[in-house]
Amino acid sequence: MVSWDPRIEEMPKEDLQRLQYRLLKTLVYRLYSFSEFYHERMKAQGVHPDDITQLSDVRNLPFMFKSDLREHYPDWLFTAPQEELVRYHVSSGTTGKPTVVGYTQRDIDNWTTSLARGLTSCGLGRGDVIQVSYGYGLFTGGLGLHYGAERIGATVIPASVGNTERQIELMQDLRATAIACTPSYLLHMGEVAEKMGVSIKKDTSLRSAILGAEPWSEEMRTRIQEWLGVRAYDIYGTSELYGPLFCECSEQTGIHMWGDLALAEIIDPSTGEPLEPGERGELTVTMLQKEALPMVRFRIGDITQIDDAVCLCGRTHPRIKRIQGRVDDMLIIRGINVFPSQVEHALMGIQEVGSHFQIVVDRKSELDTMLIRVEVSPEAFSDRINDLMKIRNTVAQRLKGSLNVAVDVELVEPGSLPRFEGKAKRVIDRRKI
Ligand code: DLL
Repeated sequence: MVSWDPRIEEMPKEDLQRLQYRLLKTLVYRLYSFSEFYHERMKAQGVHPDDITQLSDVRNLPFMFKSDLREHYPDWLFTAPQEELVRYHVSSGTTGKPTVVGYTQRDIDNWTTSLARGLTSCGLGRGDVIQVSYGYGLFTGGLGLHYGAERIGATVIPASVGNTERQIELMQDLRATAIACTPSYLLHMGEVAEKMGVSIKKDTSLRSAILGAEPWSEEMRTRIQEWLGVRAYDIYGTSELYGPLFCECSEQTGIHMWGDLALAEIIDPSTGEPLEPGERGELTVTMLQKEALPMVRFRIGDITQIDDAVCLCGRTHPRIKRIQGRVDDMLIIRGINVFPSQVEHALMGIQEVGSHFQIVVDRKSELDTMLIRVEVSPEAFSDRINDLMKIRNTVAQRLKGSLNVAVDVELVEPGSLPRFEGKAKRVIDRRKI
């Protein structure tokens, strides 16, 4: 195993926890003394920095929500003056105001270091050519991966999103060995390449894909790996925590969350109470070294679980499991909770089904309905009506079995559902229109 910084990544767990406690204590004193927002919040909660005497006392600190950032738009929560900032990123904010994130030089350095560790842990380094096909600009994906990839000495192709045929040409001509983009964009690229007569597996040097920014399933990983001949790694982050930040290692058994940068907790989303180790719930993160925009007990809204065992790769930092979805993405269908990721999980296990689907939720005569439109795989697509009926029944049964709720299924032609260059939008909830 090659580590970017073995001293930190493989440090004994007890040392890591001691380091986290020291960083937490310093952070809390700093915020209590210099940030009006945190000072007021902590006072309202009845907690003083002196009360933090062990790591688990983080639980006594107040939560922070995305709405706090929106309500303090654009920069009222910043704890560094504008002259100290070297960059802003802005999230699009589909509902309400956007959120603005600011970075000091040290913030950018820590962000870059985090990605350098992650990219090294999945086997990338000097000699690799990394095509960064996340959006560059106000979105954190492009520039975040760009700096991380440069830091490890790789050669970067700053392709950004779109112009997909050109991306395939560049991938071939510049012999890209790795690509970073959303899983849905990679699927789209694979199809565009085939239309151009290019097999990514056979005709390019691509061997790794760093995929994230949206939920995807283990079954999707298998499909992508087999179809495109790459090893696919999950990368996670949110703009509030810097951007893309934590990545799987070559073991592909969860995302290493660097404990010197972030303190992760899993809580019950409805009560806010901490859950038992290993239980699944809402990820809540305290960033231990952020300067410009500190985040304390930030309720991200993503559902996952923590695995605190030392990884087979030797790294000691906690891992989070694949994100199941967001608390607010959960669909309630006739009283049953359904995550879009469960639909993907069930569909991708069926060979005759393609990789693209859409979920349409509606309400008819006071009853919720859920229609899954799914592309048949090009191989299975034939005009023999009986076969299609058989596939439809299999899909409906499989979905009912895993979701515990009956759904309507519509099989559609390969290539007929929308494709995405950034984050996929697979759910249409007509109840909200
Ligand atoms: O999506 C940052 C990012 C860029 C991550 C590139 C990875 C790669 P936001 O736009 O703020 O930031 O969206 C963050 O996206 O709370 C999750 O709900 C979702 N998300 C991000 N990565 C994953 C992942 C970027 N690997 C929100 N699996 C998060 C599932 C993910 N969901």
